[in-house]
Amino acid sequence: MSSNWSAKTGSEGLTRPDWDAIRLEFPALHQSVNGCPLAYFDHAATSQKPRRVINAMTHYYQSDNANVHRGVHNLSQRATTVYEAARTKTARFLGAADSSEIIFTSGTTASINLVAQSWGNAHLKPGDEVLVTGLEHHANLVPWQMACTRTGARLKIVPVNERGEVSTEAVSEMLTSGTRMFAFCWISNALGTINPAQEWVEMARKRGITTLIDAAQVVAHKPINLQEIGCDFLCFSAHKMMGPTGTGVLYGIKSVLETLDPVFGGGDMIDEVSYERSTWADLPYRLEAGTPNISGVIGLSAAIDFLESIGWASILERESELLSYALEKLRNIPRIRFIGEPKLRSGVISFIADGVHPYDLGTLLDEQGIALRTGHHCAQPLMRHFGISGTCRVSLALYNNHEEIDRLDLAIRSALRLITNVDK
Ligand code: 7TS
Repeated sequence: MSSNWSAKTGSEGLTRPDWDAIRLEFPALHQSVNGCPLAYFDHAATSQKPRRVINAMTHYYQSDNANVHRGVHNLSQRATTVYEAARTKTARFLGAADSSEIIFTSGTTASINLVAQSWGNAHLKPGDEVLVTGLEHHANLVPWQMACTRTGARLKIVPVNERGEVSTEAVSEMLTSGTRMFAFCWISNALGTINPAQEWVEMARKRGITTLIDAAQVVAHKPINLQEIGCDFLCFSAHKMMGPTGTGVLYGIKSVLETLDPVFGGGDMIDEVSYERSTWADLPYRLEAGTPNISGVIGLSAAIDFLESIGWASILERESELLSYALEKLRNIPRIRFIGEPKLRSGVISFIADGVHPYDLGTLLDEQGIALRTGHHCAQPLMRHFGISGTCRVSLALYNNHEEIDRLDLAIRSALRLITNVDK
């Protein structure tokens, strides 16, 4: 899709999006917090939403609001058309072979739980192994712990090195003849580490092992081509890619999804129901019981349009440039220590300041209008691995700019000066 954004010409003669104009599309970014302009560095927790997404959802509620798949009336048909068009668009966005491979869920957590329960019940037995990495968000750890407890399978964790990376050699060693599932994050939310997803999937598939990729931190930052990656399952949330909360995707290869029994029963997921028993509808409906998050799916569709209107080449270039700039600035602040220095990283920087609790630093930065996340980032075992209780985390998106990073740099320096003076 060609760019809608008025282009600027770069020094090499390339056209570039007008990032200031793009930033203006995000109403929430243009406000004061504690008397200062907001600088939002918490994209990894949830992204801000462009007008296009907000308007698409408002339009649905104002004009097309009706339930899907069940009415002959005009509004219901309109709602169904946009809902199913969103499925087709999502399938194309990911390079899925068929739109029935796209299951709409409430988010990454729901998608992984669905697989861990349904696939886990069907395929795991005592003595089997499930492999995850030490980098996982709790959403890709706890459901597997639960599945293993239920089925008698064993959960194994590929260790993380001091740079915050998981080595491919370690993965290879731990993918044994007993491994049934290898579930891993493509990008770590806590450290920004980018894992070689395609290589790991290839290794696992050669050994007949099913793979699940947690792509929650990928969708707004990198293009995904499922035909190249070849994973069995892939999960993400709309709200981390400029879309709304409460909506997500479970992708699964059709033949694999067909082995899953529904976890939820109810409306929309059945073929025929008697008082005694029921039969299931075809994919994808059999895994989408009940009224779905229609407005959320419409918002997701608009978010895909938004990202594609800018284009991946521009997004990748922009985010990499912002990341280098932020790393350079933060690296030069005395007392700051990065947690995790992966060679391949996305726009996430986790750090601690010697002798300063992350919450204290986060609170002082908030007083200057700067929003970043503090704490364990739903990765407690990973924090324990580094011997800390949490970090401050800066996470970047295409809507951040250099001026905000300059303000972040100055704000951290002044907060640390303040804390040092209080400590004396
Ligand atoms: N997996 C990863 C890699 C994540 O970053 C998150 C959310 C999830 C799964 C769960 O996504 P959800 O939409 O179902 O909640 N990560 C974060 C974070 O880093 N800060 O807040 C939420």
